[in-house]
Amino acid sequence: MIQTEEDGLRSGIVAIVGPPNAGKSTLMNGLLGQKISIVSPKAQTTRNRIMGIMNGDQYQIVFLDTPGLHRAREPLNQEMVRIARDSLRSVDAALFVIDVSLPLPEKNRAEKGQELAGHIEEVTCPVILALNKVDLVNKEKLLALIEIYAALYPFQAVIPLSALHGDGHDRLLAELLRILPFGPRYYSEDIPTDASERFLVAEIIREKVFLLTGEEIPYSTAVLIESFKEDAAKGLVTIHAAIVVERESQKGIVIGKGGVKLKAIGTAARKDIEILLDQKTMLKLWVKVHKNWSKDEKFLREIAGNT
Ligand SMILES: Nc1nc2c(ncn2[C@@H]2O[C@H](COP(=O)(O)OP(=O)(O)O)[C@@H](O)[C@H]2O)c(=O)[nH]1
Ligand SMILES: [Mg+2]
Repeated sequence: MIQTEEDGLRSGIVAIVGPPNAGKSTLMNGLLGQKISIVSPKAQTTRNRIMGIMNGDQYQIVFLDTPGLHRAREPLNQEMVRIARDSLRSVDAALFVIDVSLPLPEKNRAEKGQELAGHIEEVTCPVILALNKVDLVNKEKLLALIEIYAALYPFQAVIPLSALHGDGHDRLLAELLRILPFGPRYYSEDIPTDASERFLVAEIIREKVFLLTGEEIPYSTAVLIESFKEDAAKGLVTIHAAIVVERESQKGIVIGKGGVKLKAIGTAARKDIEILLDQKTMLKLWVKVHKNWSKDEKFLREIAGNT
């Protein structure tokens, strides 16, 4: 059934953009009330555009979580920034997320402002600024920041929130619904994302690598799902996946002494995968070296095909 303005249904696409680590993925998951996008304390966790669909009686909002906007030199990072910028085309609104707990020294303000304007200068849709992580700052700093940012760009709204704790979500939703056009739902109400189960599984494994390894390892890691078999009779899913690193020396670190690290990654991932698939899961992981994969355009296309 096509719904029209009289039905009062609002529907649209909202891109979530901003610097790395601002809490974009946490915010999308929090709004959806379920984990679609992976999260870690390290920058550049999100590498693709991840769609999260939020349905209410009177609305459907299609969120696009994106990799962080930053100055990128490496091919993988340039690709990530391209994905973020491209996501801003043909959306109904953009949600620009920043981390208010970061220091903002006086002399940096002009530069920050320019950087922000640079990221959103080509944007023609309304932009809402989400000042995230308010749980980490005091009122005075927050008020000062609101003033600074409100002067930088004609935002539709400047909303302090805590993606992690849920504060400010209601106000954000209300502002989005004010902006979004009337129209029918784009997607059926029972799917929370357009990403495949294989892709989401690969992301969960990658998240555990981000959380359980240090230094350059997370940035040097990709995950390939090699097989994914469902045995409906047994109610069991068997997944084989390769954790791909760039150098031989990294392989040993991911495996760990006596295989403990790889085991911990596998156990943590399996728990989340079982929640995602709502089925018992057997997860077999191995580590494979693909020299400098992050500079190999063909390989980058192959893992993009995970989706
Ligand atoms: N204290 C606090 N931490 C947050 C909040 N939102 C996100 N984080 C943390 O910030 C880090 C980066 O979050 P993530 O969603 O991956 O950021 P993204 O790179 O912008 O997607 C994670 O450790 C989150 O737990 C918040 O509202 N408060
Ligand atoms: Mg993210």
